[in-house]
Amino acid sequence: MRILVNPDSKTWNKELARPVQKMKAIEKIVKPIMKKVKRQGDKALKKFALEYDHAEIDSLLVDQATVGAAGEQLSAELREAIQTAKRNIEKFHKLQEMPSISSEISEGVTCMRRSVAIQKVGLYIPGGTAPLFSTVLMLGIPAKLAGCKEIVLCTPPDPTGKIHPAILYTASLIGISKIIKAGGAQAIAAMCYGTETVPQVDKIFGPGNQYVTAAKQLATRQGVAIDMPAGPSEVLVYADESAIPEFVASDLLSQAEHGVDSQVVLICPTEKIIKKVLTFVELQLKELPRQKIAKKALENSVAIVMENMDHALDLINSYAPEHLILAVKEEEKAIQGIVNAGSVFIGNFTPESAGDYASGTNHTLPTNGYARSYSGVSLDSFVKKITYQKITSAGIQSLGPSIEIMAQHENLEAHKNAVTVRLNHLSKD
Ligand code: HSO
Ligand code: ZN
Repeated sequence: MRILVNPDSKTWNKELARPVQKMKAIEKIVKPIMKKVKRQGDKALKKFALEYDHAEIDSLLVDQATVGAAGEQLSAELREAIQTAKRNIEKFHKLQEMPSISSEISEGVTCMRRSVAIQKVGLYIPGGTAPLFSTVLMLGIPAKLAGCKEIVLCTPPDPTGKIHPAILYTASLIGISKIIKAGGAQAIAAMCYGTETVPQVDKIFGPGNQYVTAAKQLATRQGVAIDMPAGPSEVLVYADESAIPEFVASDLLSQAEHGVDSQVVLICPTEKIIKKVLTFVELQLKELPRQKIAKKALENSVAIVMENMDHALDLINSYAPEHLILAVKEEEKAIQGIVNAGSVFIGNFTPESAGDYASGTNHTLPTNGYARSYSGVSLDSFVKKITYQKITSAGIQSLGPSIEIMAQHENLEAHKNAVTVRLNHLSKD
C-alpha cells in the first residue's frame, strides 16, 4: 500500500484513481455472445455453458426436487445463519415500504402517488470461487417484498452442471423457484431478450465480472433497466487513535479479498496509526486462503495521512466510497460531514462484513464514484412510482386559466384547447 501525506486536493483524483476497466474491448467480446443468445435462445445458453463453465446441461431450469433437497447439503449452523440474515434483511427492507400519498393540492385537484412493483425482474448471482448466496438474500428479499410477479435467478453451473447448494437453499427460502443454470454475459442476454426457458425481464440486478457488467450496460440499450453501473468493490476506512488497528486491518483485507481489482483506502490523522494498521495487515494476510488476490488488490490501494478532519471529510466525499468505515472519536461530526458514500459503518464494532451478510442493510452498492449520484439497492429499486390525478369541474375552472396561458406561451395551442373545450362546456351549464 502506498502512503501519502496530506496530499493536495488537486492530486486526489489521480492518486485515488480506480483501476481502469477496458470497457470497449470487453464489449467487443460480449456483443456477439448477446447476439447469439438473442438468435438461438436456450441452444446458445447450453453451448456457452459448455464453452465457459465446462458443463454439459440438459435442462437449464433447476428442478424443484434439487432445490428442495439443497438444504440437506448444508450444515444446520449455516442454514440458521442464513435464516437470521433473512430475518434482519426483511425487517430493514420492510421499513422501506412507502405508503401511497394523496392530497387535494388545490380546490378540486387531487394528486396521488403509489408504488407499484416492477413486474418482471432478473437476478444475477455470480458463482465460481465465491458463490455469493448472500446476494440472493440482498436481491431476492426486496423483490419479494415489492411484489414482483416474475423473479428469475441466473447463476453459472459448476463443471458437473450443478449450482452451489447454498444458492439453491437461499433461493428456496425466500420463494424463488425459477433458477437458471446460466452465467456471464450470456445469462444477462437471456434475461434481456428472453429464451424458451428464460423469461424476458424489465430490470436486471446483481454483481458480476466485467463481461456481466458490459452485458448489463448493453441491455439498457434494449430498454431493460439495470440496478446500477457496477465496478470492482471498494472500502475506505477513516480511523484515528480511537480505532483498534487489528480491526481496521481486518476490514481492509475483507474487501481486498474480493478481487484483484478491488481497492481499499485508509485515512488516518497520523502516519503512526497507519504503520500500526499495516503491521496487522501483513500478519493477517499470511493466514488468508485468498492472500494472492488480496495482495494484488493492496497494490491498487493507498493509505493517506490527513491531519485535519475537515480535509479528510472533503477527500472522502470526493472519492465517494462504496463502503465507508468510520472509526474516529468525533463520530457525529464525521457522520454529518459525509455526503457521498454507498453505506456507512460506524464505530469499532461495525465491520463491513456485517452489512455484507446479516445486519439488514443491502450490500449491492454503488462503486467507482457512483455513490455521488446513485443509491444502493433497496426496496425502491424494485418499484416504480405511478402518479395519478383527478380534477373536478370546480378544479378545472380554478386551475384551467393558468394552464391555458402557459400552453399559449409555449405555442402549444392543442394543449390550451384541451382546457378551453372543458371550460366552454362548463360555462354553458
Ligand atoms: N462486499 C461485497 C458484498 C459481499 N461480500 C458478498 C461478501 N459477500 C460488495 O458490497
Ligand atoms: Zn464483501
